[in-house]
Amino acid sequence: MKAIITGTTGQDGSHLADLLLEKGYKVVGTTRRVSVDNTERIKHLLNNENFELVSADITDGSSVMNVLQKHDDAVEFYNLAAQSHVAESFKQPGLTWDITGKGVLNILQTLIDLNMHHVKFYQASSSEMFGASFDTEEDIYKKIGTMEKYQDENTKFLPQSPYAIAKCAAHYMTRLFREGYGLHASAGILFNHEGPRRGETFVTRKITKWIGDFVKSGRSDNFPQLRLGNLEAFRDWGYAGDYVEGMWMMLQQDKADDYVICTGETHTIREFLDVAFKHVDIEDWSQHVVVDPKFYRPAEVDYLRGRNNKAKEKLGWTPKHSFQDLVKLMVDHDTK
Ligand code: NAP
Ligand code: F7E
Repeated sequence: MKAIITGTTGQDGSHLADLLLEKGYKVVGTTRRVSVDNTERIKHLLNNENFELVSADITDGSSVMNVLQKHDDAVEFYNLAAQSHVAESFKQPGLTWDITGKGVLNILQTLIDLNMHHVKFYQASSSEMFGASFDTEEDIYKKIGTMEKYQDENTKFLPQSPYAIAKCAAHYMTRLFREGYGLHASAGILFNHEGPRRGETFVTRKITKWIGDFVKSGRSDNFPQLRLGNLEAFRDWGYAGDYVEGMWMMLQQDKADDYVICTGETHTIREFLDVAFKHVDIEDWSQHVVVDPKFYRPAEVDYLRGRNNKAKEKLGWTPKHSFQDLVKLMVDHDTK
Protein backbone atom coordinates (compact mmCIF):
# COMPACT_ATOMS: atom_id res chain seq x y z
CA MET A 1 0.00 0.00 0.00
CA LYS A 2 1.44 3.35 -1.02
CA ALA A 3 0.13 6.76 0.07
CA ILE A 4 1.08 10.24 -1.05
CA ILE A 5 0.93 13.08 1.49
CA THR A 6 1.26 16.76 0.58
CA GLY A 7 2.22 18.98 3.53
CA THR A 8 4.27 16.18 5.12
CA THR A 9 6.59 18.71 6.74
CA GLY A 10 3.67 20.29 8.64
CA GLN A 11 2.09 19.28 11.95
CA ASP A 12 -0.58 16.93 10.57
CA GLY A 13 1.52 15.59 7.70
CA SER A 14 4.20 14.42 10.11
CA HIS A 15 1.66 12.69 12.40
CA LEU A 16 -0.08 11.08 9.43
CA ALA A 17 3.22 9.83 7.99
CA ASP A 18 3.99 8.23 11.39
CA LEU A 19 0.55 6.57 11.48
CA LEU A 20 0.68 5.20 7.91
CA LEU A 21 4.24 3.88 8.33
CA GLU A 22 3.13 2.10 11.53
CA LYS A 23 0.33 0.54 9.50
CA GLY A 24 2.86 -0.80 6.96
CA TYR A 25 2.30 1.72 4.14
CA LYS A 26 5.00 3.09 1.89
CA VAL A 27 4.72 6.87 2.25
CA VAL A 28 5.67 9.45 -0.36
CA GLY A 29 5.77 12.90 1.21
CA THR A 30 6.09 16.13 -0.75
CA THR A 31 8.21 19.10 0.16
CA ARG A 32 8.58 22.47 -1.54
CA ARG A 33 11.60 24.71 -2.03
CA VAL A 34 12.29 26.74 1.14
CA SER A 35 15.36 28.72 2.16
CA VAL A 36 15.72 27.04 5.56
CA ASP A 37 15.40 23.39 6.55
CA ASN A 38 11.70 22.49 6.98
CA THR A 39 12.18 18.82 7.95
CA GLU A 40 12.29 19.25 11.75
CA ARG A 41 9.00 17.36 12.28
CA ILE A 42 9.96 14.45 10.01
CA LYS A 43 13.68 14.13 10.68
CA HIS A 44 13.05 10.79 12.42
CA LEU A 45 11.66 9.46 9.11
CA LEU A 46 14.33 10.59 6.70
CA ASN A 47 16.29 7.32 6.88
CA ASN A 48 13.20 5.09 6.91
CA GLU A 49 13.31 2.93 3.77
CA ASN A 50 9.50 3.09 3.48
CA PHE A 51 9.49 6.88 3.43
CA GLU A 52 10.42 9.01 0.42
CA LEU A 53 10.51 12.80 0.26
CA VAL A 54 9.86 14.26 -3.20
CA SER A 55 9.73 17.80 -4.53
CA ALA A 56 6.32 19.29 -5.39
CA ASP A 57 4.45 22.52 -4.88
CA ILE A 58 0.68 22.25 -5.28
CA THR A 59 0.50 25.62 -7.06
CA ASP A 60 2.61 24.01 -9.79
CA GLY A 61 0.35 21.50 -11.55
CA SER A 62 3.23 19.93 -13.48
CA SER A 63 5.07 19.06 -10.26
CA VAL A 64 1.91 17.36 -8.94
CA MET A 65 1.59 15.46 -12.22
CA ASN A 66 5.21 14.28 -12.05
CA VAL A 67 4.68 12.86 -8.55
CA LEU A 68 1.46 11.09 -9.54
CA GLN A 69 2.98 9.64 -12.74
CA LYS A 70 6.03 8.37 -10.88
CA HIS A 71 3.89 6.91 -8.08
CA ASP A 72 0.90 5.65 -10.06
CA ASP A 73 0.74 2.63 -7.73
CA ALA A 74 -0.39 4.90 -4.86
CA VAL A 75 -3.82 4.05 -3.48
CA GLU A 76 -4.39 7.03 -1.20
CA PHE A 77 -3.63 10.75 -1.58
CA TYR A 78 -3.89 13.06 1.44
CA ASN A 79 -3.83 16.76 0.61
CA LEU A 80 -2.68 18.52 3.79
CA ALA A 81 -0.75 21.29 2.02
CA ALA A 82 -2.01 24.81 2.66
CA GLN A 83 -1.13 28.33 3.68
CA SER A 84 -2.84 27.41 6.94
CA HIS A 85 -2.46 30.55 9.08
CA VAL A 86 -5.72 32.50 9.28
CA ALA A 87 -4.20 35.84 10.39
CA GLU A 88 -1.55 35.58 7.66
CA SER A 89 -4.27 35.00 5.06
CA PHE A 90 -5.44 38.62 5.55
CA LYS A 91 -1.90 39.77 4.76
CA GLN A 92 -1.32 37.40 1.81
CA PRO A 93 -4.82 36.67 0.45
CA GLY A 94 -3.67 36.03 -3.13
CA LEU A 95 -1.03 33.50 -2.13
CA THR A 96 -3.49 31.85 0.27
CA TRP A 97 -5.99 31.53 -2.58
CA ASP A 98 -3.36 30.07 -4.95
CA ILE A 99 -2.26 27.41 -2.46
CA THR A 100 -5.24 26.67 -0.22
CA GLY A 101 -7.90 27.07 -2.92
CA LYS A 102 -6.60 26.61 -6.46
CA GLY A 103 -3.84 24.20 -5.42
CA VAL A 104 -6.54 21.66 -4.56
CA LEU A 105 -8.09 21.97 -8.02
CA ASN A 106 -4.64 21.27 -9.50
CA ILE A 107 -4.49 17.94 -7.66
CA LEU A 108 -8.09 16.88 -8.37
CA GLN A 109 -7.85 17.76 -12.06
CA THR A 110 -4.55 15.89 -12.40
CA LEU A 111 -6.07 12.77 -10.82
CA ILE A 112 -8.85 12.89 -13.44
CA ASP A 113 -6.57 13.76 -16.36
CA LEU A 114 -4.36 10.77 -15.50
CA ASN A 115 -7.47 8.59 -15.07
CA MET A 116 -6.37 7.66 -11.56
CA HIS A 117 -9.80 6.75 -10.17
CA HIS A 118 -8.18 4.02 -8.07
CA VAL A 119 -6.65 6.69 -5.81
CA LYS A 120 -8.73 7.67 -2.77
CA PHE A 121 -8.38 11.40 -2.08
CA TYR A 122 -8.54 13.22 1.26
CA GLN A 123 -9.01 17.00 1.49
CA ALA A 124 -8.12 18.87 4.69
CA SER A 125 -11.23 21.02 5.15
CA SER A 126 -11.61 23.21 8.21
CA SER A 127 -14.05 24.37 10.88
CA GLU A 128 -13.01 27.89 9.82
CA MET A 129 -15.44 27.40 6.89
CA PHE A 130 -18.32 27.76 9.40
CA GLY A 131 -17.01 31.17 10.43
CA ALA A 132 -19.88 33.13 11.95
CA SER A 133 -22.42 30.33 11.47
CA PHE A 134 -23.80 27.83 13.98
CA ASP A 135 -26.88 25.72 14.73
CA THR A 136 -28.57 25.31 18.10
CA GLU A 137 -29.47 22.15 19.95
CA GLU A 138 -33.26 22.43 20.24
CA ASP A 139 -33.43 18.96 21.77
CA ILE A 140 -31.13 19.99 24.64
CA TYR A 141 -33.00 23.29 24.96
CA LYS A 142 -36.22 21.42 25.59
CA LYS A 143 -34.52 19.41 28.36
CA ILE A 144 -32.36 21.94 30.22
CA GLY A 145 -33.59 25.34 29.01
CA THR A 146 -30.28 26.61 27.57
CA MET A 147 -29.50 26.74 23.91
CA GLU A 148 -26.06 25.22 23.13
CA LYS A 149 -24.47 26.31 19.84
CA TYR A 150 -22.65 23.80 17.61
CA GLN A 151 -21.50 23.09 14.03
CA ASP A 152 -21.77 19.80 12.14
CA GLU A 153 -21.89 18.52 8.53
CA ASN A 154 -25.28 20.24 7.98
CA THR A 155 -24.33 23.68 9.29
CA LYS A 156 -24.04 26.32 6.54
CA PHE A 157 -20.69 27.96 5.81
CA LEU A 158 -20.19 31.68 6.56
CA PRO A 159 -16.40 32.12 6.15
CA GLN A 160 -14.66 35.03 7.91
CA SER A 161 -11.20 35.11 6.28
CA PRO A 162 -9.42 34.68 2.92
CA TYR A 163 -8.19 31.33 4.33
CA ALA A 164 -11.71 30.13 5.10
CA ILE A 165 -13.01 31.25 1.69
CA ALA A 166 -10.21 29.34 -0.07
CA LYS A 167 -11.01 26.26 2.07
CA CYS A 168 -14.72 26.52 1.13
CA ALA A 169 -13.80 26.60 -2.59
CA ALA A 170 -11.55 23.54 -2.15
CA HIS A 171 -14.27 21.76 -0.15
CA TYR A 172 -16.90 22.31 -2.85
CA MET A 173 -14.39 21.32 -5.53
CA THR A 174 -13.74 18.05 -3.68
CA ARG A 175 -17.49 17.38 -3.53
CA LEU A 176 -17.85 18.20 -7.25
CA PHE A 177 -15.12 15.74 -8.26
CA ARG A 178 -16.80 13.09 -6.08
CA GLU A 179 -20.29 13.68 -7.49
CA GLY A 180 -19.30 14.66 -11.04
CA TYR A 181 -16.38 12.34 -11.83
CA GLY A 182 -16.94 9.49 -9.38
CA LEU A 183 -13.65 10.11 -7.58
CA HIS A 184 -13.39 8.60 -4.08
CA ALA A 185 -12.84 12.10 -2.62
CA SER A 186 -13.58 12.77 1.06
CA ALA A 187 -13.24 15.96 3.09
CA GLY A 188 -12.53 16.01 6.80
CA ILE A 189 -13.93 19.15 8.41
CA LEU A 190 -11.43 19.26 11.25
CA PHE A 191 -11.75 21.59 14.20
CA ASN A 192 -8.57 23.05 15.75
CA HIS A 193 -6.05 20.38 16.69
CA GLU A 194 -2.77 20.96 18.38
CA GLY A 195 0.19 19.29 20.05
CA PRO A 196 3.95 19.67 20.52
CA ARG A 197 4.45 19.78 16.72
CA ARG A 198 2.07 22.77 16.31
CA GLY A 199 3.56 25.83 14.58
CA GLU A 200 4.79 28.38 17.10
CA THR A 201 2.59 31.26 15.90
CA PHE A 202 -0.75 29.49 16.50
CA VAL A 203 -2.19 30.64 19.80
CA THR A 204 -1.91 27.38 21.80
CA ARG A 205 1.73 26.75 20.96
CA LYS A 206 2.58 30.45 21.30
CA ILE A 207 1.32 30.21 24.89
CA THR A 208 3.00 26.91 25.82
CA LYS A 209 6.28 27.90 24.12
CA TRP A 210 6.30 31.16 26.09
CA ILE A 211 5.66 29.27 29.34
CA GLY A 212 8.45 26.83 28.50
CA ASP A 213 10.93 29.63 27.78
CA PHE A 214 9.85 31.50 30.93
CA VAL A 215 10.32 28.43 33.15
CA LYS A 216 13.69 27.66 31.52
CA SER A 217 14.78 31.27 32.20
CA GLY A 218 14.39 30.55 35.93
CA ARG A 219 11.12 32.61 35.94
CA SER A 220 13.13 35.76 35.49
CA ASP A 221 11.44 39.08 36.44
CA ASN A 222 12.92 40.63 33.29
CA PHE A 223 11.37 38.05 30.96
CA PRO A 224 9.39 39.81 28.13
CA GLN A 225 5.59 39.51 28.52
CA LEU A 226 3.46 37.25 26.32
CA ARG A 227 1.62 39.44 23.77
CA LEU A 228 -1.69 38.05 22.52
CA GLY A 229 -4.79 39.27 20.65
CA ASN A 230 -8.43 38.34 21.30
CA LEU A 231 -8.71 36.18 24.44
CA GLU A 232 -12.50 35.76 24.28
CA ALA A 233 -12.81 33.52 21.19
CA PHE A 234 -14.04 29.94 21.77
CA ARG A 235 -12.33 27.00 20.08
CA ASP A 236 -12.93 23.23 20.07
CA TRP A 237 -9.33 22.06 20.56
CA GLY A 238 -8.22 18.43 20.17
CA TYR A 239 -4.93 16.52 19.84
CA ALA A 240 -3.48 16.28 16.31
CA GLY A 241 -2.35 12.65 16.78
CA ASP A 242 -5.99 11.61 17.35
CA TYR A 243 -7.26 13.58 14.35
CA VAL A 244 -5.00 11.99 11.70
CA GLU A 245 -6.61 8.62 12.58
CA GLY A 246 -9.92 10.14 11.51
CA MET A 247 -8.37 11.09 8.14
CA TRP A 248 -7.21 7.52 7.56
CA MET A 249 -10.56 6.06 8.64
CA MET A 250 -12.38 8.23 6.07
CA LEU A 251 -10.38 6.68 3.23
CA GLN A 252 -11.11 3.14 4.45
CA GLN A 253 -14.86 3.62 3.80
CA ASP A 254 -16.46 2.11 0.67
CA LYS A 255 -18.16 5.44 -0.09
CA ALA A 256 -16.47 8.82 0.07
CA ASP A 257 -18.17 11.44 2.23
CA ASP A 258 -17.58 14.52 4.44
CA TYR A 259 -17.05 14.20 8.20
CA VAL A 260 -16.64 16.60 11.12
CA ILE A 261 -13.77 15.68 13.47
CA CYS A 262 -13.80 17.48 16.82
CA THR A 263 -14.08 16.93 20.57
CA GLY A 264 -17.52 18.53 21.12
CA GLU A 265 -16.10 20.77 23.88
CA THR A 266 -15.30 24.44 23.57
CA HIS A 267 -13.01 26.73 25.58
CA THR A 268 -11.82 30.33 25.37
CA ILE A 269 -8.18 31.41 25.00
CA ARG A 270 -8.51 32.63 28.60
CA GLU A 271 -9.37 29.09 29.74
CA PHE A 272 -6.39 27.73 27.83
CA LEU A 273 -4.20 30.27 29.66
CA ASP A 274 -5.73 29.24 33.03
CA VAL A 275 -4.94 25.54 32.57
CA ALA A 276 -1.50 26.11 31.01
CA PHE A 277 -0.24 28.53 33.69
CA LYS A 278 -1.74 26.47 36.52
CA HIS A 279 0.28 23.48 35.27
CA VAL A 280 3.47 25.40 36.17
CA ASP A 281 1.93 26.56 39.48
CA ILE A 282 0.97 30.07 38.36
CA GLU A 283 -2.61 30.84 39.45
CA ASP A 284 -2.74 34.49 38.29
CA TRP A 285 -1.20 35.00 34.83
CA SER A 286 -2.40 38.59 34.38
CA GLN A 287 1.04 40.15 35.01
CA HIS A 288 2.60 37.92 32.32
CA VAL A 289 0.11 38.52 29.46
CA VAL A 290 -0.53 41.72 27.49
CA VAL A 291 -3.42 42.12 25.07
CA ASP A 292 -1.95 43.69 21.95
CA PRO A 293 -4.42 44.90 19.26
CA LYS A 294 -1.70 44.08 16.68
CA PHE A 295 -2.92 40.48 16.93
CA TYR A 296 -6.62 41.28 16.33
CA ARG A 297 -7.97 40.13 12.97
CA PRO A 298 -10.11 42.22 10.57
CA ALA A 299 -12.85 39.60 11.12
CA GLU A 300 -12.93 37.03 13.92
CA VAL A 301 -14.52 33.60 14.35
CA ASP A 302 -16.06 33.93 17.81
CA TYR A 303 -17.42 30.49 18.55
CA LEU A 304 -16.55 26.98 17.36
CA ARG A 305 -17.87 23.79 18.94
CA GLY A 306 -18.25 20.74 16.75
CA ARG A 307 -20.64 17.82 16.92
CA ASN A 308 -18.92 14.54 15.97
CA ASN A 309 -21.93 12.15 15.93
CA LYS A 310 -21.41 11.15 12.28
CA ALA A 311 -17.68 10.34 12.70
CA LYS A 312 -18.46 8.34 15.84
CA GLU A 313 -21.28 6.36 14.25
CA LYS A 314 -19.91 5.78 10.74
CA LEU A 315 -16.13 5.72 11.28
CA GLY A 316 -15.98 4.56 14.90
CA TRP A 317 -13.73 7.57 15.60
CA THR A 318 -13.52 9.21 19.02
CA PRO A 319 -10.99 11.68 20.46
CA LYS A 320 -8.63 10.07 22.98
CA HIS A 321 -7.25 13.22 24.63
CA SER A 322 -9.26 15.70 26.72
CA PHE A 323 -8.69 19.47 26.67
CA GLN A 324 -6.80 19.22 29.98
CA ASP A 325 -4.61 16.37 28.63
CA LEU A 326 -3.78 18.41 25.55
CA VAL A 327 -2.76 21.57 27.40
CA LYS A 328 -0.61 19.62 29.87
CA LEU A 329 1.01 17.58 27.08
CA MET A 330 2.04 20.79 25.31
CA VAL A 331 3.27 22.57 28.45
CA ASP A 332 5.25 19.47 29.53
CA HIS A 333 6.88 19.29 26.10
CA ASP A 334 7.83 22.97 26.05
CA THR A 335 9.12 23.13 29.62
CA LYS A 336 11.48 20.18 29.04
P1 NAP B 1 0.87 23.35 8.81
O1 NAP B 1 1.62 22.83 9.99
O2 NAP B 1 0.87 24.81 8.53
O3 NAP B 1 1.43 22.56 7.52
C1 NAP B 1 1.12 22.99 6.22
C2 NAP B 1 1.94 22.18 5.24
O4 NAP B 1 1.64 22.64 3.90
C3 NAP B 1 3.47 22.34 5.42
O5 NAP B 1 4.08 21.10 5.19
C4 NAP B 1 3.82 23.31 4.29
O6 NAP B 1 5.18 23.19 3.88
C5 NAP B 1 2.88 22.81 3.22
N1 NAP B 1 2.71 23.78 2.12
C6 NAP B 1 2.46 25.10 2.21
N2 NAP B 1 2.35 25.64 0.97
C7 NAP B 1 2.56 24.63 0.09
C8 NAP B 1 2.58 24.55 -1.33
N3 NAP B 1 2.38 25.62 -2.09
N4 NAP B 1 2.79 23.34 -1.90
C9 NAP B 1 3.02 22.23 -1.13
N5 NAP B 1 3.03 22.26 0.21
C10 NAP B 1 2.79 23.43 0.82
O7 NAP B 1 -0.66 22.90 8.88
P2 NAP B 1 -1.34 21.71 9.73
O8 NAP B 1 -1.79 22.27 11.03
O9 NAP B 1 -0.50 20.51 9.68
O10 NAP B 1 -2.66 21.47 8.88
C11 NAP B 1 -2.68 20.53 7.81
C12 NAP B 1 -3.85 20.85 6.88
O11 NAP B 1 -5.07 20.81 7.63
C13 NAP B 1 -3.80 22.24 6.26
O12 NAP B 1 -4.41 22.14 5.00
C14 NAP B 1 -4.67 23.07 7.19
O13 NAP B 1 -5.20 24.17 6.50
C15 NAP B 1 -5.74 22.06 7.56
N6 NAP B 1 -6.39 22.21 8.85
C16 NAP B 1 -5.65 22.34 9.98
C17 NAP B 1 -6.30 22.43 11.21
C18 NAP B 1 -5.51 22.53 12.51
O14 NAP B 1 -6.12 22.88 13.54
N7 NAP B 1 -4.23 22.18 12.52
C19 NAP B 1 -7.70 22.36 11.27
C20 NAP B 1 -8.41 22.21 10.09
C21 NAP B 1 -7.75 22.12 8.89
P3 NAP B 1 6.39 23.98 4.60
O15 NAP B 1 6.80 23.11 5.75
O16 NAP B 1 7.41 24.10 3.54
O17 NAP B 1 5.83 25.30 5.05
O1 F7E C 1 -6.16 31.30 16.57
C1 F7E C 1 -6.94 34.03 18.87
C2 F7E C 1 -7.29 34.21 17.42
O2 F7E C 1 -4.27 31.13 14.97
C3 F7E C 1 -7.13 30.82 17.48
C4 F7E C 1 -5.53 26.87 11.93
O3 F7E C 1 -4.94 25.61 12.15
O4 F7E C 1 -7.47 26.27 13.23
C5 F7E C 1 -6.42 27.22 13.11
O5 F7E C 1 -6.95 28.52 12.92
C6 F7E C 1 -7.80 31.99 18.17
C7 F7E C 1 -8.31 33.09 17.24
O6 F7E C 1 -6.02 29.30 15.08
C8 F7E C 1 -3.55 35.26 19.33
O7 F7E C 1 -7.83 35.52 17.20
C9 F7E C 1 -5.47 35.48 20.32
O8 F7E C 1 -9.57 33.49 17.67
O9 F7E C 1 -4.41 29.49 16.89
P1 F7E C 1 -5.10 30.30 15.88
P2 F7E C 1 -7.28 29.53 14.12
O10 F7E C 1 -7.33 30.87 13.56
O11 F7E C 1 -8.49 29.06 14.87
C10 F7E C 1 -8.33 26.17 12.09
C11 F7E C 1 -9.36 25.11 12.35
C12 F7E C 1 -7.58 26.01 10.82
O12 F7E C 1 -8.09 25.42 9.87
C13 F7E C 1 -6.35 26.82 10.64
O13 F7E C 1 -5.52 26.25 9.63
O14 F7E C 1 -6.85 32.62 19.03
N1 F7E C 1 -5.65 34.64 19.27
N2 F7E C 1 -4.19 35.88 20.37
C14 F7E C 1 -4.48 34.48 18.64
N3 F7E C 1 -4.13 33.72 17.57
C15 F7E C 1 -2.83 33.77 17.19
N4 F7E C 1 -2.43 33.00 16.13
N5 F7E C 1 -1.89 34.54 17.82
C16 F7E C 1 -2.19 35.30 18.90
O15 F7E C 1 -1.36 36.01 19.45
